[in-house]
Amino acid sequence: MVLNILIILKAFLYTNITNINHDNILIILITSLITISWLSFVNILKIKDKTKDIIKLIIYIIFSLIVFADTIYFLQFNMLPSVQLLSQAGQLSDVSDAIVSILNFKNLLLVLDLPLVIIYSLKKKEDKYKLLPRYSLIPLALIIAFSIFTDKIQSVKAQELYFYHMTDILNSFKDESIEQITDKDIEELRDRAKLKQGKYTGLGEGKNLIVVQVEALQNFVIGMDYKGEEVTPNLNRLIKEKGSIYYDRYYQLVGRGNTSDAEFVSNNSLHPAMDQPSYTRYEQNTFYGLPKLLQDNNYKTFAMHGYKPEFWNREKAYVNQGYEEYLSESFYSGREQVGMGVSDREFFKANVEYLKNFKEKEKRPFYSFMVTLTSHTPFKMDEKYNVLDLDEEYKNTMTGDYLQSIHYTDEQIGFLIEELKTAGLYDDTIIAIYGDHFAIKASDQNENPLMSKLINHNYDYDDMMNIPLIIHMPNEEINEINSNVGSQIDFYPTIQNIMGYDNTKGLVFGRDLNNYEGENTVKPQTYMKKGSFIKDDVTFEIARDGIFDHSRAYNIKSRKQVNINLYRDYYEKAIREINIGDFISANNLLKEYIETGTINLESKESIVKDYTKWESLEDMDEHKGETMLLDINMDKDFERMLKKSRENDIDLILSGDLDKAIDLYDKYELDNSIIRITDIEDYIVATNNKFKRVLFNPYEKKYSKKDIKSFISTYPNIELELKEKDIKKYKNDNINIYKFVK
Ligand code: GP9
Ligand code: MN
Repeated sequence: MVLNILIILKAFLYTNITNINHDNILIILITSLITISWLSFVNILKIKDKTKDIIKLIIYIIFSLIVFADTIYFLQFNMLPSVQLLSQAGQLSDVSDAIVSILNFKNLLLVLDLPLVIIYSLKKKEDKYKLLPRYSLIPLALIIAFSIFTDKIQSVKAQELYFYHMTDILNSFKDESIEQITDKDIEELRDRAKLKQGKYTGLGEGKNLIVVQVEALQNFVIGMDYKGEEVTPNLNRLIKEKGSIYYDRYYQLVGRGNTSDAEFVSNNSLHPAMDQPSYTRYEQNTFYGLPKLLQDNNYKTFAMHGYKPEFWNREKAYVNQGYEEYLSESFYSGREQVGMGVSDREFFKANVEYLKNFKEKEKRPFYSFMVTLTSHTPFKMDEKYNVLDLDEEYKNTMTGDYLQSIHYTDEQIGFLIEELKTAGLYDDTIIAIYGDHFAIKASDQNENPLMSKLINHNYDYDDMMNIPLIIHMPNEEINEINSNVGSQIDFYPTIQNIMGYDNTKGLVFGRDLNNYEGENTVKPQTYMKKGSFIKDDVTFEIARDGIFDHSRAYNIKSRKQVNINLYRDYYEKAIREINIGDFISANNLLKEYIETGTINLESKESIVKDYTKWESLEDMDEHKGETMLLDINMDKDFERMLKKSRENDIDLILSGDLDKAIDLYDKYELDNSIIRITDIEDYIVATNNKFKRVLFNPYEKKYSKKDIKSFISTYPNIELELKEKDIKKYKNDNINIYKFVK
């Protein structure tokens, strides 16, 4: 009984902490009744009472831990975790500070009872937990039926723990959603990549490029006065200088890989992956991003970041990104450490020395991509660096610490510029500076009031995602504040136009912020769910349950709600564009585009054919012109069968012992026959022995989809034997698929 009550309480707490605002009662009911049903189910098993208690206890512990993990993840990311993220669990310790900062008494309640419950349950004599012993499955069945037959299902699927995780797990086995991508879509993306003459085109040609991606630099600090003191005096000065453009309606666009996704999106102008960090998901893909483009134009390319090289899979992913050299943690060892690693000051100092050295040896320009570290959450630094005079209410708050930390980093950016001048690099270098992502979460109930006070309105998601972008071109007469709406996906085409190099090889999803015509929108997928967007005057946030009618839209200036129905079109377009991006990246189609200049969409379709099993000679007359599978281990007169198959123009699939098949091949010149293998290793043997067509059945040895995909993309002339349910997974692999029909 006690456990049952605790379960209901925890289900309630979960909906309460994570702010579920539609169908709460139904969700609490489903979560608790399903969990209670497990316990009751244990009760009807015919096992010892003690064993029952232990099993129930384990179920309860697992339930509590899952609810807890989901809640914490939700508080951090404003969405529930995907099962695919388990592969990233190793990186948890590195962000443990961020997690600790989320913990409070309320969410710890989800696990605090565990020690007590364990002691209580081990001590108690008789079973006190019985509830609904026999009829346990009836409420469960009712709930499921109710949910399936009402339109509540989408809301429940998106928010209720069991439904969410089941749907997520099922989806992880499914292939990427296949968007109806057309030649016209490809044309449009190709067009965005082209160099078009316009404002500032080519001002950076031949110059060095330094891009500084600043950890957690939000836009609200720019130009801000805190008690008469500028928070970012150096950035403010840079913005006012000749040669600078400041983009104040610029937004983050990261997926699950935070800093690294900001790098990925900015340098490639592609949408981030959502099931894993992009550098992991697309590690092997071919790209034509900013480093590659500049490399093709005689630039040397560097990535510089003072953290562990394996973090976010950078070390492996950078190879295909096009960085020729990667300076990571060990390069900065022995230098001053602040927060997560090398201090920004020492980082910039070492980088400028290194670049100066490079220029002394080589004449060609460089592209240096620098990713800073010091202003990482939780923004703790040695007391001597906390120089801003904070009001009492901001002291020892995350917001207060952030102001200190970003003030420090701003000073180091000033230092970087001075160092570049001293090294004689400044005049010949374009500098771009932007934030990787937010510092303070809008959903943080402690910090939100502090943030709202700083920005003079209720701190919301669009404020949180707003980051600055500053591009500085020394010695140019220009100075501009550009308020076109854009996000990190627009960085590459924007800087490309300034650098003046035509991108004839790749495709980009972003736009040149200095020259685009028409309307641009920001299409986030994290913090605000896919389908949400920010446009010039409006932010639209799709409801957490994914239902359009539950969504909200508000005017950016007045902060007042506006009618969501005006924005369905934008919402649909946002989803479509992201799906096209996912389709291209998930299938590594940029590779084909870069190599051939086009993506042949038609050729992606696999051909599905049937085959039948050959039982008797007479069968053949009924299956003229078809494909039949022949078991060569059966002791039949092969010669007669072969003759008959040739008369009937039948393609033969030879199944059975490989050596025997090879003997038969030698004896009868089975040029047109297909050899069926169930072991990938047999492929080489079969093709070395002249078989030209190989039919691979992946089921017997239980190959994973990943193995199969890599096998068919590596070797030629493979055909796949698949069960009906798996065919769609290979629909776009341009392969012959056989399925057995009786
Ligand atoms: C470490 C740093 C982590 O390499 O990039 O930043 P995060 O992704 O946690 O913001
Ligand atoms: Mn970061």
